[in-house]
Amino acid sequence: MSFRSALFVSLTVLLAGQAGSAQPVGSVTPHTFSTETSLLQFVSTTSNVGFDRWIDAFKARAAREGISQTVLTRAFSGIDYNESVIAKDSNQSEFTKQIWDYLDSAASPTRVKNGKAAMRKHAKTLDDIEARFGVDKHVVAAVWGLESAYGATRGDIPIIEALATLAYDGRRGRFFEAQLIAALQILQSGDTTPRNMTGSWAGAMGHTQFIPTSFLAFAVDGDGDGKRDIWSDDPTDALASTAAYLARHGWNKNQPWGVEVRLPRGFDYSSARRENMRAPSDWGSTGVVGMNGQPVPNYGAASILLPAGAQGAAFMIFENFRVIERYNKADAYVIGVGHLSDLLKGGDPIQASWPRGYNPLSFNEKKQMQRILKRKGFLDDKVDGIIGPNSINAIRDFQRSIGVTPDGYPSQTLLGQLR
Ligand SMILES: [Ca+2]
Repeated sequence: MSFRSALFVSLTVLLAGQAGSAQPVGSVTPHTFSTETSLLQFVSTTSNVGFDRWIDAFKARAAREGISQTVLTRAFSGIDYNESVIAKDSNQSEFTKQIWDYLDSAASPTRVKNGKAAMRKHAKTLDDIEARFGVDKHVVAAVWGLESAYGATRGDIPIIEALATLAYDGRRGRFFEAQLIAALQILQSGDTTPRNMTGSWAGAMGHTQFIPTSFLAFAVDGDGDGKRDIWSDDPTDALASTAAYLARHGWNKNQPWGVEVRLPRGFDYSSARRENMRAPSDWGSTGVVGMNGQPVPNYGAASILLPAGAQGAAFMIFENFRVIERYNKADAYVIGVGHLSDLLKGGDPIQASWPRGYNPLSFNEKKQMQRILKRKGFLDDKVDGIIGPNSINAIRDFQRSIGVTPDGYPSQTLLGQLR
């Protein structure tokens, strides 16, 4: 996934139940098809002929990448152009969901209850993984809970067929062809069989939804049977692979992902920037304290994250936040994993109340906001409807200029003030 606004996140993939895959597969913009049946039939027939021709050419390319004829023959036996994969790819519409709505689902009572049950059932496995990789087992379990509801929704689409269809389809064809080659390398390594290699339509596989290239780079054999089997009902290899992935990206076992904090009256909102990393004691000297009123322990350098601006919860986040981001860059996802892990551990729910009922800016309203900020001389950047750091800083400068709290939050109130 490319850049995500710190304030809003596009959670299409998450909402579709696919969650983010390790090494995210990227956001997708819809394209349109004619709804005329006759045309669709024509397209379908044409696609199949073209698809078969494409597979022949692809096989030659795969062979040059070292994939054996035996693997190619087995992998592509019975493979058809999969219309449903293209339909899913096409129907994905980007929309925004508020952080509180996302967290309601990500850390719902059901997901917490099922997570505690799954952790009890696999207690020894998770303890072993925590000891071996030095990654908090609650965080591993939380990733599992968000990626596949603890293994319940691993995806049953044949991966070679899905990736071949997406590679042939052309849009992001290069990305999916690379994934297809990686999937064939996995088959060639003997970790699984074409029949067992299933997953979500965009290529994310198993309990914790690894895409093939991530599998090749990070998957491990957790139970020591010589195969890295992230697809089986037994989650051991998948959970070990997730721990390995987080460990390789620098997980610090002596540090939380983040903690909810209380901000002092008169807090300098412009200091709540990701790059402004300070020791918890430094934050404490400005009056930022934990929800118990005590300074946050010195876990390491931290920044302040305000996922809903001045209203709603504030978090002090540490380097481990960035490690979880390697799974999926959306702030809501990372907070979702972190918060779910806290609840699995018996920690407290988020205490601040969110500005529920808030009416977010549409894409066009965001562009309109940027245009006005630009016209008023606050923004020197392109008008693209994406609220990045420059837009947030421009909003803050504007807010300061009219004497309101400079939280950098692109609300309807702000748009009204600009107009
Ligand atoms: Ca294994």
